[in-house]
Amino acid sequence: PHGFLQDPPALGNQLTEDDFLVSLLRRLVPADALDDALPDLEHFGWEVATTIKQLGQQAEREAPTLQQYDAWGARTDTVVTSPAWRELKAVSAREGLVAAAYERRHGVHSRLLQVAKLYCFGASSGLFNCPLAMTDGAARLCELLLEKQGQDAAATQQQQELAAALQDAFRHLTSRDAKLFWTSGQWMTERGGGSDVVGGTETEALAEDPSHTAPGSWFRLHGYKWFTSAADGEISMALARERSASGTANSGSTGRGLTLFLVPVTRDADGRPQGFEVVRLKDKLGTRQLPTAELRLAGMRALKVSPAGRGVPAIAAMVNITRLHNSAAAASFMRRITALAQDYARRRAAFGSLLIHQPLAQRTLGWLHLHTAASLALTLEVAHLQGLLECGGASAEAGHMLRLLTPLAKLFTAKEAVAVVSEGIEFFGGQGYIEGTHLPIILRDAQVLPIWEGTTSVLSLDVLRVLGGSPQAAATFLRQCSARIAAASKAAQTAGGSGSSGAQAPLQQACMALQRSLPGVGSRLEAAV
Ligand code: MFK
Ligand code: FAD
Repeated sequence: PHGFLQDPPALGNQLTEDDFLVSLLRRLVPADALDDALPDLEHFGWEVATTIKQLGQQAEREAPTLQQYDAWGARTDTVVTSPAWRELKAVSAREGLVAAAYERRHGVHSRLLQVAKLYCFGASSGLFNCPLAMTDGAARLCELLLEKQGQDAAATQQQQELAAALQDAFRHLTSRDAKLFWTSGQWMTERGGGSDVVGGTETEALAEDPSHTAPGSWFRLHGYKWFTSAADGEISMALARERSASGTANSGSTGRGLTLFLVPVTRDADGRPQGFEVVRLKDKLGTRQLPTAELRLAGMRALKVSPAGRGVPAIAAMVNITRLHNSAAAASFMRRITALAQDYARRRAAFGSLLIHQPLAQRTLGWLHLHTAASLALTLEVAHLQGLLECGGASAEAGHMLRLLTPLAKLFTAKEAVAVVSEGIEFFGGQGYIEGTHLPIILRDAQVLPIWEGTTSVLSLDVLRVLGGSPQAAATFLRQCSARIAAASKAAQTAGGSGSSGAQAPLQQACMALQRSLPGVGSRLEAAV
């Protein structure tokens, strides 16, 4: 064709081109551990910009479908996924995207380095980071439950069966062998409510043998799970209300509460689901790569994992990990649109010069970078604390901060992702709206981040509960905020003095605004505490 043809934006190595990520890693990880981890991250940084990105795009083109019946009319409820989706599962296993957090090759820094890798993966992953989030959460849950159970010589048969099932699940969830690697679902939300999961849950659990109801006993689940992503997973963690054989909900402390179950998702030799039906796959605004199903549980076998009525606090260990993954995914989407916009600014001209040379475009790029950097820094901070906790190196203060920052980071980064990706899309003008550029998918997928794993309002209330319940957490949080903002402000001023770039002016302004408002916030919080 004659006439002008625009160079498309290009994506480089997602580790080496991300100066801010590298600088954060240098600050948070000791040199020997980082030197050991960097070659793998650098290799992966290139893979996610090339082959893995292509798999992710193919997974969206070939969205999952549900084949409910075979040619003879028998119900099979087969979730048909793209070969690319299945390859992304194999890649995830081989790259140790879950395993690395549990192998602990880099001690307390293992979790942080794993999250850094997930951040590189997210925007290329074709949403496979969603099943990974739940798989990681389930692995952490198994690990914690096994630690709690310990080596009890006097363990009952149920306790032994539970330990064996948890060990088996943990081995598969953290495997680097694609043939052994399992993914896990997280079955919480029902039609009556996903935020108030206790109030909204209708699913009931009936003991197979009424004389065996302790953790480690087998139950049958009956109910309807309204949103189950990773419908192709091998196991799931599910909440249900225990009901006694006489038909009444268990009394006392279990009356209102839910119980947590480990559910093997099994099919017979003909592929027919055992004890459940896939009613339909959801038709969604985004996350189209991801098979999110409605499931009818019709006597599905499930192993009781938590004490009766203690399902929510038990599943909290899983949810806290999936929330950390959500923050990594948010930062990843922001970084992707920012990296592409930065590259495009060097290729696209308007009014006689490249966008990169135009002050207002520089300002937008600076804004995108600043917001991305803030979300990444917060996410890695949470990952750092989580790593300390997992390796037994967390002080009480670090524990408080982790409990507080996990929901805070999730709600903040998710909201930021929608705003940043939207602004980033606009940077491409009309092309940002065109499907073949693979830009619109980022906005569609980012929009789910504030909704699942606890909406912004629900997590805000969670943060308030933590602050209200722990004056230490509030005080520590404030002290650390003040110190860091002061340090950031000083750094921004120094940088501003040595010649300003697009990113520094908004950074300085942000620091000044925070410094002005913090004393007010602080005194109000202190008064509340
Ligand atoms: C791409 C990356 C991301 C991929 C995402 C994966 C796909 C998406 C999958 C999903 O969306 S799964 C569904 C997620 N659903 C939620 O996150 C539910 C949102 N709602 C809440 O979080 C509510 O706050 C909650 C259900 C917890 C409220 O229930 P309750 O029973 O009113 O809880 P309450 O009284 O606040 O807490 C009960 C106990 O749990 C307390 O302990 P105690 O009983 O010992 O006092 C709490 O301290 C404890 N708890 C609650 N949340 C906790 C926690 N403990 C630690 N961490 C937490 N986050
Ligand atoms: P509701 O709880 O009905 O909330 C409706 C509105 O009320 C929200 O805006 C909420 O913020 C607000 N609200 C609720 N309580 C309060 C309050 N106290 N104060 C102020 N406002 C409040 N769930 C799973 O269990 N497993 C999955 O695998 C899964 N995958 C999902 C995949 C996708 C693509 C999506 C979109 C959702 C998925 N979910 C999954 C469900 C998700 O976790 C829930 O949708 C979410 O937790 C909200 O629950 P809800 O939809 O019932 O909304």
